[in-house]
Amino acid sequence: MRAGEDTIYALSSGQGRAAIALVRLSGSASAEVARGLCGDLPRPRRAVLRALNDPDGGGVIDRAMVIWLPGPHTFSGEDMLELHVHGGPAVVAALFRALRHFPGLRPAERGEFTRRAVENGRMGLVDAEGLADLIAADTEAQRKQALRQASGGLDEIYEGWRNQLLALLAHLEAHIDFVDEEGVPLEVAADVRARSSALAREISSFLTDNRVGERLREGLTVVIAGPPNAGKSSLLNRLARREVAIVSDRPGTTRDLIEVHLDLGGYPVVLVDTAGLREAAADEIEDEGMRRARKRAGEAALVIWVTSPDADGRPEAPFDSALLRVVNKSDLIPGENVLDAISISAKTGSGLDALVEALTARVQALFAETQERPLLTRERHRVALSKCCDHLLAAAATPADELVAEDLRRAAWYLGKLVGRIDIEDILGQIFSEFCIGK
Ligand SMILES: Nc1nc2c(ncn2[C@@H]2O[C@H](COP(=O)(O)OP(=O)(O)OP(=O)(O)O)[C@@H](O)[C@H]2O)c(=O)[nH]1
Ligand SMILES: [Mg+2]
Repeated sequence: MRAGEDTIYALSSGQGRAAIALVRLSGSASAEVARGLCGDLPRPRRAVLRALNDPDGGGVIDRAMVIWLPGPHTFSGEDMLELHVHGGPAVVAALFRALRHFPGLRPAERGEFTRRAVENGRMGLVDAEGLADLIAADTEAQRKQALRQASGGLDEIYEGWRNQLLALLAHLEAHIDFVDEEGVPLEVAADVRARSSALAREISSFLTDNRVGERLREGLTVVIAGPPNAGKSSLLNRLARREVAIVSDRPGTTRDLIEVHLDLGGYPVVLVDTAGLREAAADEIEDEGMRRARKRAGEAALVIWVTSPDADGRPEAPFDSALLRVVNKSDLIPGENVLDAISISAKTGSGLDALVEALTARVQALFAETQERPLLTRERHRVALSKCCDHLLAAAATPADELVAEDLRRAAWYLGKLVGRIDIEDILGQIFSEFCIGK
């Protein structure tokens, strides 16, 4: 536990009126606050009913369930106090006023309880990110992935790689520093190089996951594109079940990108409506709209390419993203079925179930890998792992033994940064534990 820090407090349950509100404290003044409010320090880790008294003589604030949690075996690693009061805004306000009377107390900053948990070694950095994602999760698939990460699934993988790397480095350094002037024996050097490139292969296979994890965190982008007036905005409104985009019979109505967030079979999707694509734009605003539409569609995981019988012919998509072809306005030409497209009417709603079904299947296929293993969900992880990989490959390729060690050290540094533990002591610790130097 780190001394000299403020004791922090916060409303940990949601804002607004509720049956119960949970106010949490963390820090060395927690015991003092418990005594001040309740008159005594309750037994550790027991829920007890107490009248909370205003230390300034204002009488009873509320009757509350109080839990006193002495550190270090707590969420934050510090002494903690939980006050479950009645969830009226005035109760919480009165309690906060009372808390301000205790010295060394201040309101917590964002994520500060978890930050202290990480600083006190109660939780890894990667686990903490998972916890943040769990609280932010909107869909089932996001919840599952975040829980896997918060429960240590990802951290375990990274730590495993880091330990392999530190062992490799220890192995090499012991030979460089302590054997003889001739340097590292040939077979040791060859072994270290082979193991470096094997580890690089393992990490890069983890990296080439099609960004499924990041998509799961941020949502998979599905773009609706097609010629003007095909009914793209009408389709967006149908799928979103509200009037998000303006619909009109004038071609070139939509200019900006319009985004809505959907939950498709448990997977998060960002659905984007775009300006209709045609040869000649009416003005430079429409032109800019079309440029944005092409760019976004070109980057999308999937494009719903919408045409209609009243559009000019059946234009082809001017980008090579994966397509789901849709012909809209089936009500105009009843009975017509287009071979490789789903026929719908955004006006009557016919064919929409089939479209949602096909869309869900495509989205599920794009997320197919998510069931088994934890995924890479953040750019921060991707960058650190690619750097690590680069140095491992460099280590495997360089002819000079000293440089191999340097590259391995850099590779380990990136993994250390990733899991929030960069410490040269670790490498020394490994050396001494593995090789019994100094005997
Ligand atoms: N009959 C019929 N009309 C439709 C259908 N879907 C849309 N429309 C009409 O087609 C016109 C164009 O619809 P929008 O949804 O604005 O078309 P858009 O593709 O977004 O057009 P831009 O934004 O200009 O590219 C409107 O008058 C809609 O009411 C449909 O299924 N059947
Ligand atoms: Mg539109």
